[in-house]
Amino acid sequence: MKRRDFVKKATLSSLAIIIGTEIVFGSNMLEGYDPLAVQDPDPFKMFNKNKEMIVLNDKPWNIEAQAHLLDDKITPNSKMFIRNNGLVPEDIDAKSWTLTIDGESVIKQKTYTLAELKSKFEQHSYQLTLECGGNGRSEFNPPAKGNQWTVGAIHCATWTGVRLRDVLEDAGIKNDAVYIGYHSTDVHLSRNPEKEPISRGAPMIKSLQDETLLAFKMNGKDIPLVHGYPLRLVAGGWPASVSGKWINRISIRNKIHDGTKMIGTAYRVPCEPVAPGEKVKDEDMCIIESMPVKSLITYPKSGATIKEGAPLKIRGHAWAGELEVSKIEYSIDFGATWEECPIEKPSNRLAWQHFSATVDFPKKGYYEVWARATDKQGIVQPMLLPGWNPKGYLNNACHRIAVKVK
Ligand SMILES: Nc1nc2c(c(=O)[nH]1)N[C@H]1C(S)=C(S)[C@@H](COP(=O)(O)O)O[C@H]1N2
Ligand SMILES: [Mo]
Repeated sequence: MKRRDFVKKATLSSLAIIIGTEIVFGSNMLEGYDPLAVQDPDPFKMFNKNKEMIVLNDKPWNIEAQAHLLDDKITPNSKMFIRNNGLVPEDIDAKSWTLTIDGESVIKQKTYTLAELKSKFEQHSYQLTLECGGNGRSEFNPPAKGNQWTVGAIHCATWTGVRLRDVLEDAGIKNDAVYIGYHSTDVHLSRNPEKEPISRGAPMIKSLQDETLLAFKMNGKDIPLVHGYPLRLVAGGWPASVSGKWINRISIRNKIHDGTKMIGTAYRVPCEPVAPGEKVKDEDMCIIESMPVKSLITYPKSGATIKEGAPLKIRGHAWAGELEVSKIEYSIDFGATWEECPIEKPSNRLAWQHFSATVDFPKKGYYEVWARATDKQGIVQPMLLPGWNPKGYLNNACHRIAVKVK
């Protein structure tokens, strides 16, 4: 979009959100005038992000964290990755926002205002791990197209809202329901209003879980605009693409939802392993559901130098989609031996779990500290890349940091 159209379309209040503060004499601006701050937007200011976040794309905005930024137990907004498939919606008015429940398998189509959702249904809060299906994509070979996420497309924030289940049941779910599909108000990159940037969903079993929320708060405050204000679906442990932002419609489907990015290679992987670079037929691709077991060392930052004889405290998080993580180990000898370290219970189902350890190094020199998690079913993270797939999803290889002992 041209900046000019953008300013014309945006009201002073949405300009204020973009710039991060009120334009004091904004009402004097000439029609079609572009404030300088909008001509060259600063994503860090615009989205309130930490300066060490990494911008992978500005059209649409895609911004990732670095491992050491994710050290908090609950990720603050400033360190949450942004993944947009289209343009952030403008001029959102929460007062007039509605959510419609429709579809082949709804008993009675219903529309709720935000205020109705908040007053009619019980509210719940959960810490939910949301990881982009493409997190780790940058390591695949042959390379996969798309944002080259390294390790930072993951966050675990506290989300507050009402249960999707309660709302779907209020409208009524027919016996033949198999899936839900969300619809949102973000704008397709082409600006064609007929096209949706993304419209995904989840099977009924995931949609009806206690922790699957229609959220209106993140970390106790209104959800930041770029993360889905004023209403967002959150489905922890599944590819974060299931967690639709800016949603205004949910369809209860009598078949697998067939919205944008549900078909072809999008958020799908070969049902059976394939050789790197192999062409895979659509019908041999399966929709990604629960994310695989994974972990991240968030302290210290890779490249740390420590004194000989001083033990190093490391810490991080581990998660395993729908499952709990049962074990975390670290290695300082490239995986020849592993040492188990304590891992905390999740604060609720689908929240990531924290680990810490004190590491001793035998002598001066260069080391790598590797972490490896095992889920409740005994599945262990691979040390290097897992199975290649056309779009580079589900890279749950072990994370490691470099440490020098001097
Ligand atoms: N409406 C809408 N919802 C969306 C997206 C989007 O582009 N539009 N991106 C999805 C993808 S692919 C991911 S990984 C997460 C990212 O959530 P975040 O930007 O809050 O971190 O939102 C999901 N929900
Ligand atoms: Mo994603």
